[in-house]
Amino acid sequence: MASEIKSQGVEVPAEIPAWQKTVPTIHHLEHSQSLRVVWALQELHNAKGLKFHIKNYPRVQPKNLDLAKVSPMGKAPILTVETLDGKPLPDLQIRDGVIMESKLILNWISQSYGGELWEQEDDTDKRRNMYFQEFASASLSERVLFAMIFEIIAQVMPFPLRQILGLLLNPLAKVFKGHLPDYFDFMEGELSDERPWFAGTKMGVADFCMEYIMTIAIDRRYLDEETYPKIKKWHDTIRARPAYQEAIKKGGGPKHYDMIKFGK
Ligand SMILES: N[C@@H](CCC(=O)N[C@@H](CS)C(=O)NCC(=O)O)C(=O)O
Repeated sequence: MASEIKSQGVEVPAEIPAWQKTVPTIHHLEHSQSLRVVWALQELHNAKGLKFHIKNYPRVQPKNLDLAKVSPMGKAPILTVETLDGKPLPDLQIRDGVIMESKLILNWISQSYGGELWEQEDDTDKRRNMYFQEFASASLSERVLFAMIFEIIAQVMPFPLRQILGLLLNPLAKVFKGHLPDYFDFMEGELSDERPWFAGTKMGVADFCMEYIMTIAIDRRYLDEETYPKIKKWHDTIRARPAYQEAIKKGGGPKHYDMIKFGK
């Protein structure tokens, strides 16, 4: 047990589990992909007692300068990590104590704190977990985000710009949305009673990676729920998890995780 440590000026409770050698802080931006990192940390808190901090940041234009002070890119999520004596953990990526990029953060969290919790049971699942992490972050994200960006530009504009931009941009959004059934067919085919998670037989990093982009796709109705019941069930299962609900609450509540209008 560590007696007392300091992180972001906040006293950390003394009950840090004996196995925990560092204390992470998630720098979470509202309406953003950092929610999945809060969720992962909360799962570890619920399962293993992991102690972590969360620091919430509002979305501001052109960028949140406080977030930019924490890491060079100023993009969320950012995970900062301190040793038990309050020093930044060295030898991570570019700066001591700072980890950037969602997929790398989630893998670091899994390796540092997960133990066997999210470890795949066989090589098939190990390969699958790696594949779907990349699929979520690259191929699928690209399609969903292009569709969403073309759609949202018009949606957040005042009248009459909304109508004019909608006429120009909605056809482009439709092109990207038109590609999505190929992606969803593939994903639906890979989920089964035996492997209900994108990571395989049990939940893993691939599922955390997939959550953000599929929450956008589902909340914005890009996914036809009747055609893709297994994907829908996967997402409903996540939303029902106590750790997920707690993560949303810690991020400020559902109004701060709005994947339709991003709080606009
Ligand atoms: N590739 C990065 C992307 C991070 C990113 O672009 N985050 C967005 C939120 S979803 C952000 O911080 N946007 C705020 C801004 O651009 O000022 C990752 O995977 O973490």
